[in-house]
Amino acid sequence: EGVTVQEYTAVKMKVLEWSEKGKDIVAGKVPENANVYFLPATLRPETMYGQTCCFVGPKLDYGIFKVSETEYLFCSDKAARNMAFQSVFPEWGVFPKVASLQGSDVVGTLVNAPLSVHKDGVRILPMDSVKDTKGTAVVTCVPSDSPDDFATIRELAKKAEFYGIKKEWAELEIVPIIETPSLGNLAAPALVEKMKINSPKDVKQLAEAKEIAYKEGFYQGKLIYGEFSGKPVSEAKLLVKQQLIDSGDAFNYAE
Ligand code: A2H
Repeated sequence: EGVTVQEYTAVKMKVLEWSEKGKDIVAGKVPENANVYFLPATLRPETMYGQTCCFVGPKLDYGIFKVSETEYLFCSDKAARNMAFQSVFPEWGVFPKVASLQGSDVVGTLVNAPLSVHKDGVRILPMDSVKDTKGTAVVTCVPSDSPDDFATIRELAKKAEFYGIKKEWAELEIVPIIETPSLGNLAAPALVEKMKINSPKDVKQLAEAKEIAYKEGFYQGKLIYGEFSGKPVSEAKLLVKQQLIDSGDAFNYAE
């Protein structure tokens, strides 16, 4: 793995309403008055205005971990272990697991997405390419700026029945949040169209699109939504991150 450290922002997406299976599994394990947070790890905190859903790997294993009587976290075991050495849990090195679940169990769960234009919450949806070796194995979906996210929600909307979801869960409005000189204000959809990417299985082109979108956004992009509208992405990134941390909606997570 080498010596570089990846600095993620872990965003706290509070559960508003569990999926049927999720509800059965947490019953008796999490107190009814406690909050459970899905915990996506992102490198693009400045894009959180554009969240339209949140992904889990349907076949991956997850846990719910207790922080306090009123606060629980949903993520991979590996991430919880790392967090136990980053002062996320009260006792150093300890990450109390109260429930084990599979990603597929929680598909359909409604969660709050901090800063998102979608104030009524967004759904947990399946994404096959989520790796359990990286981040928290939870990925928040920003289809305006992530080609992977855009390709996935398009696929989910196309084959909603096959994926066992409601089509409208994958069709929340995509709002422009970053303007770039060469890709316009919806960089990911523009690249997916330009490169004729048809599905999330076009991994090679998606990797290339991701690279282009990331560079263009970071070096040339400026925010066109929210409190820091007008600021370059390179500057807004830290401002939005700090705001999320100050409001208690996120924390730093390194691995
Ligand atoms: B990013 P790196 Cl708008 N499996 O957040 C697959 N992908 C994962 C993951 C996992 N276990 N954990 C995190 N990620 C995604 C936003 C975003 C992201 C945008 C544009 C690009 C982008 C919204 N999704 O990432 O391999 C998360 O998606 C492109 C680099 O650790 C996270 O940031 O460098 C990013 O990949 C972490 O990637």
